Amino acid sequence: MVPERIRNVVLVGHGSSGKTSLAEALLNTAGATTRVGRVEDGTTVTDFEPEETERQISLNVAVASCEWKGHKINILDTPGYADFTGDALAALRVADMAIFVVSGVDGVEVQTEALWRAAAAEKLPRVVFVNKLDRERSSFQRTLTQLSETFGKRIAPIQLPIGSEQNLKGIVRVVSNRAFGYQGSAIASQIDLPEDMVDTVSAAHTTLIEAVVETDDEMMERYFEGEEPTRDQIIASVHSGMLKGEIFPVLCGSAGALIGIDTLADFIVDFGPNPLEHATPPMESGELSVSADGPAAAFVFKTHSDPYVGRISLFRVFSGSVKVDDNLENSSQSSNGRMHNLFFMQGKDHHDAQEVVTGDIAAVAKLDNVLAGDTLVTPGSGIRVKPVEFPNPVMSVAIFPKSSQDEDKLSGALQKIVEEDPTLSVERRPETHETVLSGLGDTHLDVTAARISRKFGVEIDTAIPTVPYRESITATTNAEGKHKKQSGGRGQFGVAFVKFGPLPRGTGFEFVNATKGGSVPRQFIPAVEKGVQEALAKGPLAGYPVVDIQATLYDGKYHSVDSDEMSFRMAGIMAFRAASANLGAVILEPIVEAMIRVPEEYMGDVIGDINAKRGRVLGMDSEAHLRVVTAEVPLGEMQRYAVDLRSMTGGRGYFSMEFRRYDEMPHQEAQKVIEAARKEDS
Ligand SMILES: Nc1nc2c(ncn2[C@@H]2O[C@H](COP(=O)(O)OP(=O)(O)OP(=O)(O)O)[C@@H](O)[C@H]2O)c(=O)[nH]1
Ligand SMILES: [Mg+2]
Repeated sequence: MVPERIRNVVLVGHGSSGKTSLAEALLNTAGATTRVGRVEDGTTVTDFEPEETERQISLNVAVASCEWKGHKINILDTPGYADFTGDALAALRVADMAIFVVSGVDGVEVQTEALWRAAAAEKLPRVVFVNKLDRERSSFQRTLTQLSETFGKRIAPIQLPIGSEQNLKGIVRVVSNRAFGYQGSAIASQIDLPEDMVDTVSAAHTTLIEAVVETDDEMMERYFEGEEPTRDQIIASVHSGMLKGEIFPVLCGSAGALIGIDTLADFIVDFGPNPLEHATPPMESGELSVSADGPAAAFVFKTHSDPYVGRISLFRVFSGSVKVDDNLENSSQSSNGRMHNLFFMQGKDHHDAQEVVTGDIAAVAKLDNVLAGDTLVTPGSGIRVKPVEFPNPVMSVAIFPKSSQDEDKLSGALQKIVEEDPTLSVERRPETHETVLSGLGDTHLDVTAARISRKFGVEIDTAIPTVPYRESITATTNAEGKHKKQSGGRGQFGVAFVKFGPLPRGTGFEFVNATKGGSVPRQFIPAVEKGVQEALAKGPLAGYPVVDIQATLYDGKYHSVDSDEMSFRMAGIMAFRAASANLGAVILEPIVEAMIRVPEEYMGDVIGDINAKRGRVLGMDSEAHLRVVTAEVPLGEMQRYAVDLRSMTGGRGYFSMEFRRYDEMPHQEAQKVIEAARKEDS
């Protein structure tokens, strides 16, 4: 297949808008499958992971292809659920056109808008497929109006539905003004344009033609002389308008009823950009020009482990070609690998590939140190594509193996699972003895737990993580730390006079040596510092590490025989213990800055809830149809915010958060933390 005849389309949109069903419909209509699978039955090509079929939602990007009129269409089906948006973002990078699947019942939804912005950032041509028009309460016109309100007047219908709801019958192609009907076949045949549609179709046609002639003075002139642009001219003009982001064609139909699917495939082939028209991806290093010859450069957008084949890396070739047994350099990890096992994917099935040309999407097995975001290149070319940027985790759980014998197995499993999903992170917190897994929401974390158990045979329990509180001090005090031990033989002796005082937030710990005249021998001074630090690891109030504190060693005593490092380390510890009651110790809590995006009507609830969580609203803004609230809130109140926000907004809000700083906790709240620590100790 030559690059010019490849079409890479990514199906994106809000959860449940019908992306997987549309992929299924396209594959079937193009003859790549013999029967149409159903999401409900777990029989689709692109939802195949057990966690997907069980929940009936897509969790991973999946690739399948079909042939249509001499072209190869690679379909990337992505998850719509916000928790799994990482894969949708990765897929946007490797497609040449994004098809936004919008439900004709529910219209533009939160994820539609979020992914629209992401596609714009990738400079990706965008089209909309208004789906589910066979459903009750669906409306093409209402959805179209909403699309124009949201995405502007570049929204241009290029196909219109004939009939509605259960009477949806066919599609009108606006370019040619021709009507097509479906009678028990997914391939349309031409029918008469219904009388009552003549005006609508003519208006849409005129709008489209006027948009087209506006791009070319000569065409414009001839148009005013009564000559319409030809079909080829219209296609060329829409095509280049799409590449420039100046026109967003709208198509429509029903994935469920197989209406408007063949016309969508025609559109992809006729209007869709080919891979050589793709803009140069953002580069980390080197120079890449998207071209069929030149050095090979393939971008890995997803990896996952297969129990039989090992690691599978999905990639798109941006330049040159990748052949079986090629030795390529992973320019992101500075390692090399041989492309032994090259294949094309059809959902979970593999078909051996000999060569993957520019623009094509394929996979390679058993390259163990390849991660999503890496670039595989002709050795020495220095080409490295920028990895995709993912949202930060917003929810964390502490995880434990159900059986303590599985500790090691779990840590191995976690490492693998985090490698495969760049929106997950894992952290061991020694102070709380917890392993904390963070991701994009509760469903993300639940699914991850299910995968760990299925793939690695480790059953796990989860809990809300212990908040990593800190302690600090508010007063300055001097203290004597004395360590003296006499029990036959050589004794131990060391005395340290230390002044403790508060430092500004975020400073941590500072040790100052202000001794004079060798009151503490030089070689023992680090031992005092070490001792103080050891003591600070467990604060006096609730056992949390003490931060933002200065310790000044200003005097001491020693014994020429009995003093040693250990004695002075102990003296350091004793000094802090002696001081601790007089330091005005306080509890610090982590504060996060949250950015919350919700439709206007939820603003009141969201702000009320932030206040109830001891938060502070920093600002309010608008972004398309959403309001954006920025607030600082204690982390302790935000650990289940993904769940709270969903129930407050019926899933129509989303948020991100980032650690900002530690703040002193109000007395009453601090008391609760201290109480809890006492209970734990006793
Ligand atoms: N009546 C009707 N139902 C549809 C149509 N398209 C999808 N559905 C149903 O809508 C539900 C969601 O469809 P999916 O294809 O899983 O939607 P999706 O966009 O892939 O969802 P996520 O992967 O979770 O984001 C399923 O029950 C489908 O059967 C359609 O055109 N008509
Ligand atoms: Mg899906």
